[in-house]
Amino acid sequence: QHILRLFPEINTDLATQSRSATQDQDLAGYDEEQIRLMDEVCIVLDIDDAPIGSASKKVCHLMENIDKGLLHRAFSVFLFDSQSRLLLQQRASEKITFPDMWTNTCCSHPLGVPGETGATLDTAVMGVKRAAVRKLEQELGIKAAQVPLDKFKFLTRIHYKAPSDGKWGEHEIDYILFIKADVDLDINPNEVRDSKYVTAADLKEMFKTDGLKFTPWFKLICETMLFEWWGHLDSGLDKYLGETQIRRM
Ligand code: DMA
Ligand code: MN
Repeated sequence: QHILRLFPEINTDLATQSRSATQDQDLAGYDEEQIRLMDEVCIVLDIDDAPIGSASKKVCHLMENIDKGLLHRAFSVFLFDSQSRLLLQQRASEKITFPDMWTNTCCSHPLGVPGETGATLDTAVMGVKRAAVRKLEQELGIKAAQVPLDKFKFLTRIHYKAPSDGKWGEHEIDYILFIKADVDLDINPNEVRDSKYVTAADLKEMFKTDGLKFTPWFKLICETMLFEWWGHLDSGLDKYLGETQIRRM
C-alpha cells in the first residue's frame, strides 16, 4: 500500500490498526454503530491535497498517526434555509470524536471509492458534493432530491489539526460547501443529539453562552470567514467561490 511507503514509521502500527474496527481494543466501550463506521475508507492526502492512498477512518483519527503527519480529506456543509438561517447540529453522545459539541450542519469524509475521490480540484469537489448528499441523508434524514448536487457551492479548503480527547483527533483538508435549501429533517439520533436554525446574531449569542461546546473546526471557520460569507449569501458570494489556495489554520 502506497501510504506504507510514505509513512514507513507507522508501518507496523497500521498493520495492527487495520484490523476490523469491531474487534479492536482502541474502540472498546464505544457505540457499536460508530465503531462499525470506523471501518470506512478515508482518502489519505499529501500536504497539497493530492490523494496518495487510503486508510480506515480509525487509522486516520488516531493522534499517534496524526502526530506522524497522516492527513485526510473531509468536507463541512453549511445549510441555510430560505430565510438565510444556518442549520446547526449538536453531535450525538455516541460520536467517538467531539461528542456533544455544537457544529455546522454536517461534516464527514469523502470515501476512497470511485465517485467520491478526485485528483484534480474539480473532480475532488464533485466527490465531496456526492459525499455531502450521502451524509445529509444518513445524519439528518434529508432526501437527496432536496439537496441536488448543483445547488452546492464550493468556497475553499481549510487545512487544520485538532485533538479531540488525547487518543483521537482530526487532521484534515476540509472542503467548505454552502447550500441554500428548505429541507425536511428526520434526525438520526446515533449521529445527532439536537439541531437548530440560527441567525448570525443567534450564533454569536450561543458563543457567549456558558456550557455550550463547539467543535474546533466550526470555531475556526466562525472566527475567520463564516460571518463575511454569510453576509453575502444572496449577493456577492461569487467572489468567494472556488478558491484554489488552501487556507492553513
Ligand atoms: C469529520 O466529521 C469531518 C470534519 C470536517 C471534522 P465527523 O466526525 O462528523 O465525521 P463522521 O460523521 O463521518 O463521523
Ligand atoms: Mn476526519
